[in-house]
Amino acid sequence: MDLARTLTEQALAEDVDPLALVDEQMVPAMDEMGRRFDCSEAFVPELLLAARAMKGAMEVVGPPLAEAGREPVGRAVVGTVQGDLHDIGKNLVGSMLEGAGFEVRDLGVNVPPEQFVAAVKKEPVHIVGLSALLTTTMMAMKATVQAIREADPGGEVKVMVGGAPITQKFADQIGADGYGVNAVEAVALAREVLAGGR
Ligand code: B1M
Repeated sequence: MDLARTLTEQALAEDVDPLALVDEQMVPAMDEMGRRFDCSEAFVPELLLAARAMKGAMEVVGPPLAEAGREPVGRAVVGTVQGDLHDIGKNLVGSMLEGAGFEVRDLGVNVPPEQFVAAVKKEPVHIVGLSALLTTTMMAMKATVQAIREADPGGEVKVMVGGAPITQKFADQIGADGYGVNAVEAVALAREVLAGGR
């Protein structure tokens, strides 16, 4: 974690673009860990180490990513759905939304549908972003979208979804307003939603 932090600080000091650092170095490195895990070249302890390194690097790269935005352009709530503890992608989406000027409330991981509902009832929210990394938690995403729809029959709150097993088809099936394949698309989608395009 410390080494990842130091290397990230060095890269930023050398004027490497923070978004390029995330997209071209950090995310591919995590994909490589996934590939190794898939073919039993890496195991859960190695994944945890990689995740800690990513977290350390994100702590360094997050503020410069967020600096790109200034006045809040909208309010978003993000979280990883119930049963799912993966938070790196969700954190990235949150940081990028902040970078795009959104005020972001992060509910964390393993978030039950009722907690998302409580968050949208507590204060006006434009967008709820749901993340799921496990095929087994995709149904929790569906239940969360349903719960938000029931709590907001007028459709004021837009729901966008993402995560490795999620597809546009699945997003349509569960009635989400949008799907982002990555954090950059998630931001473009959030902007579109805010502009009334969805
Ligand atoms: Co897990 N894990 N994991 N894991 N893990 C995967 C997801 C897996 C694909 C690995 C594999 O088998 N190849 C596999 C899932 C298989 C499946 O469901 N079909 C898996 C498994 C099986 C498990 C456990 C069950 C393992 C076990 O215990 N036996 C267990 C489950 C725990 C749980 O959640 N209940 C588990 C645990 C873990 C760790 C804790 C060790 C660790 C997570 C640490 C953490 O997040 N703090 C971990 C990790 C690191 C991974 C991999 C290697 C990397 C995930 C990651 O962070 N990627 C992953 C394999 C892989 O994905 N290559 C794997 C980097 C991140 C930037 O990408 O999250 O995809 P990602 O986010 C992307 C996009 O998906 C998108 O934008 C992001 C940026 O581009 N996106 C959104 C994400 N959310 C979005 C929301 C949006 C829009 C876009 O709108 C709101």
